[in-house]
Amino acid sequence: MSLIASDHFRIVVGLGKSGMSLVRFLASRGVSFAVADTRENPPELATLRRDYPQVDVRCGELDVEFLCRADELYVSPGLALATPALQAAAARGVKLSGDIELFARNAKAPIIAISGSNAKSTVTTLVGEMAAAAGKRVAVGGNLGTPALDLLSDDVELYVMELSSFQLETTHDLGAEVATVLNISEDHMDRYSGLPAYHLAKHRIFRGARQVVFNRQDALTRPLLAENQPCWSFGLSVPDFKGFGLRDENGEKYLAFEFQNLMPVRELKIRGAHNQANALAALALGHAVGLPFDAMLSALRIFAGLEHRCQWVRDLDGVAWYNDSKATNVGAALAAIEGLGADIDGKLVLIAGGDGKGADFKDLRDPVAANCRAVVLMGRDRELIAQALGDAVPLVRVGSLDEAVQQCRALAQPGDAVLLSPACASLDMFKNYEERGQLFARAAEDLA
Ligand code: N04
Repeated sequence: MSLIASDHFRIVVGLGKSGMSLVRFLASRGVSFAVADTRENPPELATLRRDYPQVDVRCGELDVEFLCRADELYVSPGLALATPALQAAAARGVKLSGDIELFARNAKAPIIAISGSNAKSTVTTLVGEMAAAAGKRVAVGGNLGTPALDLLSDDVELYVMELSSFQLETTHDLGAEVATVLNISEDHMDRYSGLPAYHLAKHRIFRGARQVVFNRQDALTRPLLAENQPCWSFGLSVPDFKGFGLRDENGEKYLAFEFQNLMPVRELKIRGAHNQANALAALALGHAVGLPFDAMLSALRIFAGLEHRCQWVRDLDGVAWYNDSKATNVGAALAAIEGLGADIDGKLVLIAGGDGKGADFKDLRDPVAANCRAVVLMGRDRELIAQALGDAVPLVRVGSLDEAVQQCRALAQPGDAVLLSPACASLDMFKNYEERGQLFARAAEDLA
């Protein structure tokens, strides 16, 4: 292979949403590229063939010789970097990157970068709302909503980016103005050798960051700091210098910065201790880029939470129904069980189960025992959850979400809440967690 043939030729590997954004970006810049996908019929193939008929597309098993024609591969977050063909290409000198790396190279405005096992969409959305309230031309996206490259514009003054561990694995120098890992708990153990490998991927978010924000209550979120690197913290404890936290005054709990109260917690629409932590994280990130407190606090007062994130669906016969389909790991389900459990008079009837991605469900046992009347189990890994829960509460196995909703109606008593918070991915039964949440909400709304 001649050097000239491999010079400035790229391959987009994986044709999903971000793969298409790469295609649009590379085509608009006149970069020569091809596309590969391990699937025979990737979801965006028809769109690609229609809009870019001249682009060479290879579907099915990856061909190492083909990949080695490129000097750089942009690998989809849906494809493991450990895939042998990718590793073979890397061993032959091909650089493995992703859409976020390309985004970072081309972004001309400061980047707020947000990762974590949970709450990253909530905090990303909140910071975006805060920046908009402060009158900034802000672009919000990445792992949520619009793919990063589609946000690039000379008009943007601030980028607020949600980044997943898979996106960070292919990002080498993000260079964020401020970066954070909100929390770390087990997720995606089907793609990582263990928590250390997952942690290492998440911490790539700090590469080249000018400032950092960490969670005082989660030591795994603390990066190594350069000397004099500005560093802010958040947590539910009383804050110190450079810290955001909670302070009590005259029996009222306040969001606070250092020694100054900012706003009573009761003015937040989002409930639960974890949401107070989310508000504090967003304040820390916004403050790091100079957003004024008055604008940030007015955004906090308005924000009512995300769809599928502990979202109230309806009340029926004294029972409230909540859709937390976005809880695709144990940590997220724990936050909902403990947060909502503390907020209601009665008990929870929990719907859990799906694709557990290799998780250990034992941390669910005690909070479920303390907060739940019963657990309705569905999906591929329901027996793993059943084993972890033991005899903590009555367990009911079902074969479908509709059946789960029927069972919950029969089990719940006035004052209780029904909570779909599966602690699992949905892909064994649904297109994605959004579809799972919509079908749950519809089934609950249809109950007479
Ligand atoms: O919605 C749910 O229920 C949970 C989804 C999770 O638990 O977070 N998602 C993922 O783990 C996940 C999903 C991780 C990374 C990417 C995606 C999105 C996107 C692009 C390509 C994608 C998959 C692919 C697959 S590309 C290729 N061959 C759950 C493939 C590719 O198979 O999904 O070349």
